[in-house]
Amino acid sequence: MGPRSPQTASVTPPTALTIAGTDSGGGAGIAADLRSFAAQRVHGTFAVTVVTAQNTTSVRAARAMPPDLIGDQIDAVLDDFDVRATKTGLLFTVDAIETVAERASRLGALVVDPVLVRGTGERMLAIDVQHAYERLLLPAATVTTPNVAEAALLVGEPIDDLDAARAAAELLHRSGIPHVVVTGFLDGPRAIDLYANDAGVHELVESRVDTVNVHGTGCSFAATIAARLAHGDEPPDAIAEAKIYVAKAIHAAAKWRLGAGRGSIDHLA
Ligand code: PXL
Repeated sequence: MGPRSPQTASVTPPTALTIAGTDSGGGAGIAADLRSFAAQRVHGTFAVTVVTAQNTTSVRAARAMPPDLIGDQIDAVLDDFDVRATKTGLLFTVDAIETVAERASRLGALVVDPVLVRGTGERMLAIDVQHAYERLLLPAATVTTPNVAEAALLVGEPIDDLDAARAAAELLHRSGIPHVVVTGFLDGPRAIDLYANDAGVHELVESRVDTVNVHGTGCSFAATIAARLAHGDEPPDAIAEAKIYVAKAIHAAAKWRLGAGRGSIDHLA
């Protein structure tokens, strides 16, 4: 924890907001975000964009919330809490993206995790959703955290090697997003994130863990960045801290058996 983290329970924690989907298996989406916020001693508030019926092996159903109900949830939070940072996850529809973008100036530091592809790499959402991200939400972001497959869609080029991942991070930064982290480039025993900001492109390297339990890692990374920003950390520190935190959480849960498929990470490690 950084020097600005409250050290005792009597100090009011800062508030962060996640605008994202639910995962009935408790691994990804809002459940992962709230556990990540709690691990950083941040009060977590949330707006549900889509309800999914899923477990560790598959997504069985997904239904979007009406945009006015998404907006009402966000407004109820913003009208009462001092929201210092917001993370967006699965927004699912153009309407949802518009609803969030209309409120962007009130959300504090905005971390956009542009959920566009499934873990398997295939496109999950229609192209008009991607365009709404590009037109409405990414221009308002302080930080964005596309995985390699999402970054490839956003720059319109395949990412087959580390140089291409680096170039994608740089291009997205030059398009006007102050802090861009292209996550999850796997290079043999290393898991590398490419972080682009005004100072250049940096490699954030961790050793790769042999485990299937990586469900919710992208959500947790972005949520932890938002939590650190809510504490007042500078973005480079928030990003570095989140990378270390998620790596530790993956290591700690590597041998867990939660369900038959891709299990959760250990947010309390
Ligand atoms: O990791 C992307 C993601 C985001 N949000 C929800 C999800 C998933 C992946 O399964 O279920 C709710």
